[in-house]
Amino acid sequence: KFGNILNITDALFSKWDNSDADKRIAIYYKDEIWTYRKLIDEINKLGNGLKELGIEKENRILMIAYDTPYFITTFYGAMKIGAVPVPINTYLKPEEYIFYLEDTDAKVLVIEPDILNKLSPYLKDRANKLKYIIILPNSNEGKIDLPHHKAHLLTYSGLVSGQSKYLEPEKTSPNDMAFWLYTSGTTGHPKAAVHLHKDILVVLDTYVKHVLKINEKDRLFSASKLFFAYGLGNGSYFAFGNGASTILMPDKPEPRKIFETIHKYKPTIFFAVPTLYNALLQVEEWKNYDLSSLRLCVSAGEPLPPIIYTKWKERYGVEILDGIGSTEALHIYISNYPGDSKPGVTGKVVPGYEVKIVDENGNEVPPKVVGDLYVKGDSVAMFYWHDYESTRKNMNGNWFRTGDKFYRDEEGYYYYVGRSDDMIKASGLWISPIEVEAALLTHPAVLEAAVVGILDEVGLTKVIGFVVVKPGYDASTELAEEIRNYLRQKLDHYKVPKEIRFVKEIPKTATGKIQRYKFRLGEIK
Ligand code: 3SK
Repeated sequence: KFGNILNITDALFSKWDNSDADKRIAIYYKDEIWTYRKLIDEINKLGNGLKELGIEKENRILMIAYDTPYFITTFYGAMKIGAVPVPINTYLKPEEYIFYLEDTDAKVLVIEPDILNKLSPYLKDRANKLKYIIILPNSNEGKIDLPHHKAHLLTYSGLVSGQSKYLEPEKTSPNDMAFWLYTSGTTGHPKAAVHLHKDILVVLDTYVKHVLKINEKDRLFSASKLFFAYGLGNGSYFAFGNGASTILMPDKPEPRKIFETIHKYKPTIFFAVPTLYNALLQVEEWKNYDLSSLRLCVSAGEPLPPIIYTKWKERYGVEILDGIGSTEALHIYISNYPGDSKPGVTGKVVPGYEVKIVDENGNEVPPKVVGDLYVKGDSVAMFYWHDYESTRKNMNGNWFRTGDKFYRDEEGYYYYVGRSDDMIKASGLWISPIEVEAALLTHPAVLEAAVVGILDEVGLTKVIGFVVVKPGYDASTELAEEIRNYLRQKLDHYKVPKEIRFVKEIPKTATGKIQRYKFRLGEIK
């Protein structure tokens, strides 16, 4: 279906490399406008610079980069020469980066100067395969502390300066490694999902074509960062595959910054995670910002609580399309559709994917019965790097075990119940934390919530609701009791938390997923 030769960078950009490229806008970034012409030229220069360093097919390039045009040029430039970019989370502790350098055996590290300054002391006698460190342009650069490492230190501008803007793509096969994305499990080390040159085309031909229907006039803005599988699609190849534009914002996605960006750059589609939609709904001066450019909003990472869907639609008249994807599947495979979106429903299977829900014996369950969700589709990663056990456990032939519990109805709508390891069994009955959290969020005092099963002193599972209160509410015993009474009217009695505990924040991954296991382990009480 993809032929014998496919280079994903070439496949995405060669279509737009014509006389219109000078006018067609690829990226809005701060006050810069990058046309497709400029972007294609810069990708080629970067690719030529890497080639001059001796970087070859399948060499890994670890990227610790903010959402800037240089993330894009590095990611696509590396793949154009057949090298393998590996973007990772920019919010980690410096010592954590050593794991990624060593797990990837990266030859090149492309890094923001402020992060390099923090990482530098940890590099001594580590990551011995690393040959080059390339420092990204950054206005907050300041002085760079030289790393305690034998790798050559170069600047990004030094690497590309004088390079040709012409570059023949490496003749990769559709099934060659193109890029890796790490998935942060709740236990053990993160695992790298190895994606191939064809995978991005599969997402463009499934979710993007059938659900979002992106066209050349679209302007996309993703609050979720490019290093995350969700953000990588939303903020880069969804636009580049369709000749559309992306808006890049390097800062932390704080509500006011998000509002300002939408107001200024007028995106047509906005992508975020549920906690950010919730935070946007709490901003008092929301009327100061114009969001009328939006034709669609998208949510993933965690199920979207119905109350957020409803309030957003009431306020802005735009649907938030909830969906579920994974780093392994690369993007979304079950989704709501424009004009057919419902609160509390993950949606229908995206054409091009197959899913099944099975019981503990691997047999498919009938509608309305909860089971483990498996997905099949051509964008699913080939394997996990260096992790034979997890590959064998999760990638069963063509089927990928998602680790999520779901049920479906007779009409083909799918309903998320929870991560398999977050489900609670109390008094012999299964409880979905998602259902209880959604009910908690409808209480006027509740800003955020996480529901967890914790063993009590006699070893029985007790359902506990952890709650962050909205400003102006007093986290008192009376409020806790009032919340429990409120839940009794909304939920079956056995689902009502035995206790409400007030906390300052709900721990989340950089990609917005609630870390319920931190409560279970007693890290937060
Ligand atoms: O978490 C998700 O739902 C998701 C969606 C798209 C791409 C990647 C992920 C993890």
